[in-house]
Amino acid sequence: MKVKYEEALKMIALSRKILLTTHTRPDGDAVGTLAAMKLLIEQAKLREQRSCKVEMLFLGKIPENYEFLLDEEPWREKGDVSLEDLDTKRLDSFDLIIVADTSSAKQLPGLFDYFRGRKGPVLVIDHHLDGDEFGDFRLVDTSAAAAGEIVFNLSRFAGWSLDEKSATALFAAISTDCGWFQYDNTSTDTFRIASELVAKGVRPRKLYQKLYQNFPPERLKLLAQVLNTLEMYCDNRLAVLHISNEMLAASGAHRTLIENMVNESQQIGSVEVSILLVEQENGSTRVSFRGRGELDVNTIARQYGGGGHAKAAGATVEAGPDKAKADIIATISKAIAE
Ligand SMILES: [Mn+2]
Repeated sequence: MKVKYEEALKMIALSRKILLTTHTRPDGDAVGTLAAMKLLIEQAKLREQRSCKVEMLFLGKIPENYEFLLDEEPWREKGDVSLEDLDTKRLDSFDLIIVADTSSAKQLPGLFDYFRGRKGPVLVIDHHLDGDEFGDFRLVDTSAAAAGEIVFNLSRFAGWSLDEKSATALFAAISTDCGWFQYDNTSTDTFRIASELVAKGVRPRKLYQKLYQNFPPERLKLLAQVLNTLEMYCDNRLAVLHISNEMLAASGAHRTLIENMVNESQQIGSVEVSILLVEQENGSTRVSFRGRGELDVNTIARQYGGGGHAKAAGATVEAGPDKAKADIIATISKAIAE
């Protein structure tokens, strides 16, 4: 069921205790959108003189470069929780749960099972093409570059005023999801919203530094190893990078520092598809896909039980990196040939 802003706002207005949550491996859009929503809802409730408690739940570690967006310590769970691990009593205590930036059951381990039996409402705010149609109310706009764009539009509709802090959180959400306005999802709306956010006090240069130039040395040590794994296929149209557990250990880098490394091979002019395979602790392989040609990488990722967008997608393959790599290279080679 698709809802308009009005219905989403009604649900928020009726609630006195709201939980904001998002997908595993939270990214900039996930963290920025939740941070902005918390500020905006709290401020709106304050103006209306209604008491309301807004909390955030993250499944998985928040990358360090997004930590500055959060004022207080959120409720955190490991990324791979099951329903049994979750404090369902605590979850039940929220009048409303808002899930932002995903409609995928797989990206909500434990929580998705909880939603099936939950009595209270769940509102989904998302911009992804595919997903499981869960949630009592769905605010979905697949033309939005980021969930943060939908929240911006919601705030406009509601008449909520943005300050420097909430505007910065939304700018971080939007800009990270469109690769600092490089990706195809960057629309005239994206630029217009960005401009309005700058008018609210966002300082893009300062924010860029915090988001992209704020890593510990371990990231560069890992990146140096990753670049050395480069393999080219399909007349240099397909670039493959990989990360093993050994490389992670040798560099001392945390897994959250891997974000965006898949983009490195797009510096090569001929590359149409870039993939990065990351060995997981449990022996499976996480694969990130980036495309900039005709090939829709979402279709490829879906063949492996994952998904995303036409130009950026991901999947987890239940096989070691070598087997996963051979299989995916074969699939993409075939798709490129066609
Ligand atoms: Mn997003």
